Amino acid sequence: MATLKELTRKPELLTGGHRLCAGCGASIVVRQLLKAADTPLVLANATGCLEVATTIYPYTAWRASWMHSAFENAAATISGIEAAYKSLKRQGKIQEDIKFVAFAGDGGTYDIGFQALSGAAERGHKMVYVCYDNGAYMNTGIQRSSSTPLGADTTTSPAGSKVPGKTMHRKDLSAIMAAHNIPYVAQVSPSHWSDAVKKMEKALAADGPAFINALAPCPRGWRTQTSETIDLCRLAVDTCYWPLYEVEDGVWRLTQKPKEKKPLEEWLKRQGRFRHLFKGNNKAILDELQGWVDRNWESLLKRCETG
Ligand SMILES: Cc1ncc(C[n+]2csc(CCOP(=O)(O)OP(=O)(O)O)c2C)c(N)n1
Repeated sequence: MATLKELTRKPELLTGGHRLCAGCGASIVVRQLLKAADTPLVLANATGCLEVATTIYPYTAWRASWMHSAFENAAATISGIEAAYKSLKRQGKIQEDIKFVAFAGDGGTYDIGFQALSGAAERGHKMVYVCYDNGAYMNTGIQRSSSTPLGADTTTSPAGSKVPGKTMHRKDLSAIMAAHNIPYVAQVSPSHWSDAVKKMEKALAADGPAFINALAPCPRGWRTQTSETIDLCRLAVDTCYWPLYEVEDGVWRLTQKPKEKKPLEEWLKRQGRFRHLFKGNNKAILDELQGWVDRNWESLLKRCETG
């Protein structure tokens, strides 16, 4: 893999001047992962913060071929483009090697875009699908998604006297994508840039669909300081809330084992969306959340032992 110095010299495919918030995890994820590309790219981008804030007409912050998809079908868009490319290549009308990448938020991936993603994975398109997971429908006002953690305060799971935040746990989409038996699945965090770039290199080289789930804090939705984004990502890895692993041709491998597994509370306490859990009689939710992280971590360790 290229050194950090070499990576900084590679062109930025998402330039400055876009309107994403300061501290937005999505833009960091995109810039980091696209540094792994050495061939021309065609990108598809589902409706969501990333799309809305980077392409305010008549401007664009993208320096690659880019197509806007509806909220629900980034995977269908990119797989259609990839199929057309394959046909044109077969006919000798294109000689160039081109790679195909889709970006979408967790709402557009875990929920509304899931059937398009599952279908594209099953059909075996050679594409990389990246979910920037900020844990809610941020662009339309912080509504809960199936990626929102238990207990989080969102506008559709508002913490108050009726509900103590979201009442369900989050969906484990990375494991669901691994169950599609595609060549490559990984979880990444922008706090671990070298791990992330290496995984994107593997995803781009895979001979078939690859899925990358990237943690992407949202200061507005998480109620955090803009300067804390990378710290929060590191804590998410160190508390094992967001383990870094990959599933390559069915073999599960942990790519980062925290030296010391930190209590989840250290991560929760820093975010306004969990503030209510530390007041009143919400201790049971904190215990439930910690238990959920512990169970998932143990089962991940087992999967990584056995492959
Ligand atoms: C079919 C459809 N339903 C609803 C919407 C409205 N909508 C646009 S973006 C969005 C939320 C996007 O959430 P997510 O994918 O998590 O991305 P984020 O905004 O967090 O970056 C919604 C509900 C839409 N554009 N299309």
